[in-house]
Amino acid sequence: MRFTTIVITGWILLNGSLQSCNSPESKVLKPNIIVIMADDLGYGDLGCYGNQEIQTPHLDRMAAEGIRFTDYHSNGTVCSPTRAALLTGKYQQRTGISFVVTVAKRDLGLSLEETTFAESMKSAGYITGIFGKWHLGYDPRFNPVHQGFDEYVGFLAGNVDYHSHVDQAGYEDWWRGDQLIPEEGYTTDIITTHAVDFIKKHKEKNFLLYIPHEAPHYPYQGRASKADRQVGGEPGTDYPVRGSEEDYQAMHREMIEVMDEGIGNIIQTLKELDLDRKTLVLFCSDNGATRDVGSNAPFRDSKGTVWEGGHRVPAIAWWPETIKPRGVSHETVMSMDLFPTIVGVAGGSIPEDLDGISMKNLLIKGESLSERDLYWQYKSQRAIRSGEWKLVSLAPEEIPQLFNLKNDPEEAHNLAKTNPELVIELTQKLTDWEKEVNNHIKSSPQ
Ligand SMILES: [Ca+2]
Repeated sequence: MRFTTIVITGWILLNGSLQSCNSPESKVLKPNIIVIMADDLGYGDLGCYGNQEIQTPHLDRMAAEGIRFTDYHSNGTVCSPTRAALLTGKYQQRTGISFVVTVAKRDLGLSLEETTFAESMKSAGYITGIFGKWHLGYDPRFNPVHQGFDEYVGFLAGNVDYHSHVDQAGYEDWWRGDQLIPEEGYTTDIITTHAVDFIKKHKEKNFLLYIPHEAPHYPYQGRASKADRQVGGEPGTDYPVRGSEEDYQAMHREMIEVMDEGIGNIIQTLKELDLDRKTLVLFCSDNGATRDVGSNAPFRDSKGTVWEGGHRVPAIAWWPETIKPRGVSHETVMSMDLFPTIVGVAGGSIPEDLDGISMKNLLIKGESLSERDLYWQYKSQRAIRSGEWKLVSLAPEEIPQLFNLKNDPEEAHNLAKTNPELVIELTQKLTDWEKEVNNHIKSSPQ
């Protein structure tokens, strides 16, 4: 018995030393993972992306200590589609969630047949938690606790009143697991509190923490704003859907700054518990800023469009001692890449049918990703990115437009006429892709 014990211990030591000596990847074998996603945060809304008005010192510091992405894209141009892609690692069209799940579609949600990154991380031995916005199904049967998350506190709708937590249609919407349990407080602060508690509670274990913030999505409300929405109220009659504050811009700024403060609390908690070097934190947005408020500078247009302003958004990766500081990555990445990245970093099993690819070696070793074409589709709008080229088709009956993003990131100069062969090639690829992903749509998500 003693011999066996020695051998096993020796193997573990040897294996451990091999990992740390031969692998330049990381000294941490199973890091904690935290994914923080802002809602409707535009490319130009953070200090580290050039914003002069909004103060985001904590995200700016994370960018300075880690990697800031200049070519990260949300899969969707609106909320639910991006979340479906993020959770499944696939083009959202394959899951049937290519549209916004509204309160009128209460019988729809992300199919339980889909494998989420939370389920893969659970299989890899992680405790999983989500605090914040779900937006992948209203019915309790679609609740995150049925999609691989051990713990959930938050709201199911696209947005809630930041104080009363009533959704846009007048329904109470604050959940603990699949139970409707009201809680007092400003949404962003409650989300942060639960996230910090989760980290403290599970500090001895490996955890996956997904924090989909509501900020800075409307209603535009700060900490001192009054609650506008009441249960049973009629939107537009009993309350303005975007909130009663007149200065949207000031509220928007505060909403981002409160989120940044909360992210600072999370980073501070990791440091106090000596978990910072053992935790990969990924930050991103779910789509571009709206036309109401926010900045997608320097990109064209906004949320809900396949122009760059609709889907090129901020993204930051932070992991002290494993990710080198002051990195700026120009690699083209998408929401669906996070699933294989985090499961790969955690040493879990990555499903074979994903569209996303792992950024693990990009984050840790600075390696480039393999070349690939990327696609967007929302309602009648479609786009394909192929290297430095982007083809935009706003409607089937319209002639597609072609842009060279390297020379023209603002998509201001349509080069379709001078590159007719490329237009035909990319249009064909787009048509083939659309046909392929729509073949997978389930007739009735459940
Ligand atoms: Ca959104």
